[in-house]
Amino acid sequence: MESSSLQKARYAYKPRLPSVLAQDLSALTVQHGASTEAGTDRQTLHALFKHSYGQPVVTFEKGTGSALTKRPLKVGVLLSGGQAPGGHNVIAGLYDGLKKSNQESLLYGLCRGPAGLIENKSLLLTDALIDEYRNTGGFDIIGSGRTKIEKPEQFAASLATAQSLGLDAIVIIGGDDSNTNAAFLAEYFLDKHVPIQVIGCPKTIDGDLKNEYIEASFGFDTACKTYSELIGNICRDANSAKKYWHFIKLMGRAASHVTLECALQTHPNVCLISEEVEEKQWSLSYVVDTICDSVVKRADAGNNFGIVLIPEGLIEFIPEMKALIDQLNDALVALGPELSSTKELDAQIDLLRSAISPEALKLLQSLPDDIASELLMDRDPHGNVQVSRIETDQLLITMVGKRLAERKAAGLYQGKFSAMGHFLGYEGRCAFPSNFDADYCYSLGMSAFVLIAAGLTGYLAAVRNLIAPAHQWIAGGIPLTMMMNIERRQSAAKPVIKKALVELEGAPFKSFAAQRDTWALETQYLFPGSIQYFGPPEVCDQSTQTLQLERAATHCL
Ligand code: FBP
Repeated sequence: MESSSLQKARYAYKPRLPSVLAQDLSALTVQHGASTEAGTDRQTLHALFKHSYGQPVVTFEKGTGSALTKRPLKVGVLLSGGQAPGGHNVIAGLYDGLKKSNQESLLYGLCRGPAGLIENKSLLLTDALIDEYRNTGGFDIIGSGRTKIEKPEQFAASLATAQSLGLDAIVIIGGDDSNTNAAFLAEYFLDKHVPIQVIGCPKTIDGDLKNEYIEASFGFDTACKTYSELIGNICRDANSAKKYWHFIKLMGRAASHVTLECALQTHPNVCLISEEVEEKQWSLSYVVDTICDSVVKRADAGNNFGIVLIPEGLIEFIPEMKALIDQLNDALVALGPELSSTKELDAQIDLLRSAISPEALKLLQSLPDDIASELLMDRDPHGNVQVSRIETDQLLITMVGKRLAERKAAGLYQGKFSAMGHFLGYEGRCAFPSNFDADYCYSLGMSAFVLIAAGLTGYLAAVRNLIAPAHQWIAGGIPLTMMMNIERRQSAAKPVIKKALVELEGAPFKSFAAQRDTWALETQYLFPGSIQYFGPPEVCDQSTQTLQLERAATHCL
């Protein structure tokens, strides 16, 4: 297959590792900490994870000897959920770790996500195949999928596949939901007394799989830098043409980390943060007024252009919309196939009359038809609304346009409003990983290998101290059960890994909040430009502002 010049140059890139993983791995020691507890719901979680609850945090340290097995291992790896830059490097790091330890070890790629494990579809990974994908974006080496392993027959089928391939371990590269799956699978194998280990790796561009021990999920760095380049370009276009307001919806599902990071990198005029909308109970009408205020003030200063950033999950955080979505989630379960086989919106609304409250019905009917239909679409396999398919940018453009017309009629606005919607999501999920993500992912893959070779199961590979140079990174593993809590999903209480949302008391939000009033009025755009791979470290190796601000705040405590 033909390769681009950058592709060839990136094949040659040697990812940087924490020094403990760069050395001879047989000299590495796995340090076990004290036993752990989940933050909440401890008794319930302990009862559900009888065998794996409470395991210690482990850290890899330089040592004189090691408990890592040298025997040949057979490992299966799968990519789960949405693509994130760096996934190929996790697989390459795992592969290199296995082969360095024993050339006889084998790595199987389980094709198209968890479905590959359930349906026994695998591919033996070879040197040639791995080399073709080093430091590249995408998940195309083995594909990804969103199948959830939850039914007893799916667990049994996963076991059958693992046994038929003779696997010692399975590595699940995924986000919070997929790693919840990993925790259940690890527990299932322990309960069945089968020696198959399960290790997770923290993936998602959304940036919401993080906590005290997981500083960042991989892919967030590259995706935010890619979107910020594009936003910067649109800012420059807006400032050149001076005639459009651009409403840019950004991926990130529930959490607004991507939007917040892009705002810090580009300085838009308005940036909405879903978590603030929820916390302060802003209505849809208030959100619209917030945008209008900036449009009017800028118009008064002669600037009929601007940039608005919108997190894709916003709609779920506006209190009245959240109440509507919660009721629709329950109704979708209750009405099931009857609703999904009904195609016309009016007929769907008729069916819903008896299933949702009159207030919710009224709100649904007040929305533009496109938005109402989008809210009624099937949920993903994890029960989430498919927010990437809801055109919040268009909804806000329409509502802002109407409100400005009212203000104009009242003599409160003299400007011109011409708006354009954009959605930045899929553009960033398969970009060539930044140097940061290339290094981080390779280190995560290598860490997953060490956890397996140390005989551990039910762990998430963890690499920390990420704002330091890579050789100072700290590698190890965090027990999955420690990150879990009980949440309501698809009308039932379920154990899941806790999603990290934007904290209003956190340093990144505070930094944004301190600057946003100035950005709302003035034109202070920043132009980050495209990701650079070759050149000075301040251009090529900077981590995200979110990570830098969060880590700086932690060090100050
Ligand atoms: P993950 O949580 O699986 O990493 O998915 C991230 C994401 O890109 C979200 O930001 C987005 O809402 C969703 O995937 C889109 O899903 P799909 O790829 O199925 O359209």
